[in-house]
Formats: sequence, structure tokens, C-alpha cells
Amino acid sequence: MLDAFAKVVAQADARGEFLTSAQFDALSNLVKEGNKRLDVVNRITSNASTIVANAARSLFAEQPQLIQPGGNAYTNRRMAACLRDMEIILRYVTYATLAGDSSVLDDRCLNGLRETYQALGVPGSSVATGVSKMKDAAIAVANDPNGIVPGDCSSLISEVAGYFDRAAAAVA
Ligand code: PEB
Repeated sequence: MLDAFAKVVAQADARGEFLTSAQFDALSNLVKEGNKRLDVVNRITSNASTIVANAARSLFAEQPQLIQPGGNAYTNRRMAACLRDMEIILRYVTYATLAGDSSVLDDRCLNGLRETYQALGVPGSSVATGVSKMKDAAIAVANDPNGIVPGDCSSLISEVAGYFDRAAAAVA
């Protein structure tokens, strides 16, 4: 598990060299823009249960077979497992966003997840749809111009979108 700094250090050390100026500039920018990152993580974290619940409602409205008898989210046990899975994925996306690196998401959440769903008979493509709905809701909350110092967050928002896309692609 790496963050953006540890990743660059590992890369430089593997070459036995000092940081390149491009590496240094990227980290310098990460520090300069750091408050935006903390705000995004804070906003997604404090709205996590709403993001999960709304994404799940929307998924079940589109794919009602999931909550019908025999469906993968039918019975409270399976419904609870499904909501929990969505929350776990969202939580790891917030960690990756904070770290500025996807390795925590990859190593601790996504590694083997497709195989787990295959073994359980849970449709990965439906999980991917749920993740993409969480992405839209999380970005709406993160990018809301109200109640925050205005600024350009486009590159940070696309980085966050990339973590959700990575999670969706890992199970689809
Ligand atoms: C992954 N999910 C489930 C299980 C595991 C995970 C390991 C089996 C054990 C259990 O039931 O608790 N756990 C989860 C995860 C990590 C982890 C992401 C990462 C660290 O440790 N059902 C649906 C939807 C989807 C869903 C498509 C979007 O209809 C999920 C939610 N996951 C779902 C369901 C089960 C499950 C388990 C229904 C229970 C399956 C079953 O027992 O029939």
C-alpha cells in the first residue's frame, strides 16, 4: 500500500536516483492543492451513507430482479451484504483519494473481488452499475460549489472518477 509520496520514492529508489524534476513538481502540486483533496475526502466521507443508499435504490429501481425472490439482494441478509459491499468500495475510494494513489484500493479491496463474486453467484456487472451510481453521487457532492472556497477542482475530480471507474472495471 503506497501513497503518492511513497510511490515516487519507490520508483526513484528502484533506479537509484534522486527525484526527477517532473516527479518533484507533481508532488509539489499535490501539497499546494492538498486542501482541495482533504475537502473532497471529507465531503464524500460525511455523505457516505446517503451516497450508498441512493445508489442502491437507483440500482434496484433499474434492476428490480435483484430484489425479487431468488434475486441477489433478496432477503435482508443479502440486501445487507450488498449495501455493506457498496460501502466498503466507497470507503476504499476515499482512502485512495486521500493517498493520491490507487494501490490501497487495488490491494485491499479489488484484488480477487471479481472471483469472489463469481464464486458467490453475485452479478459483477450489477455491482459495477452500483459503483458507477456512487461515482455520480460522490462527484456531485464533492464538486458542489456551495459552502466552500471556489477553485478549479477538475483534475482532482477526474482522479476521483478514475478510482470509481477502476473499481467498476475490476468487477464488471
Ligand atoms: C466482498 N461480498 C460478499 C462476500 C464477500 C464480499 C467476501 C461473502 C461473505 C459475506 O457474505 O459477507 N467483502 C466484500 C468486499 C470486501 C470484503 C467488497 C473488500 C474488502 O471483504 N448483491 C446484489 C448486488 C450486490 C450484491 C448486485 C451491489 O444483488 C452483493 C451489491 N455481496 C453481495 C451479496 C452477497 C455478498 C457477499 C448479495 C451475499 C451473497 C450470498 O451469500 O448469497
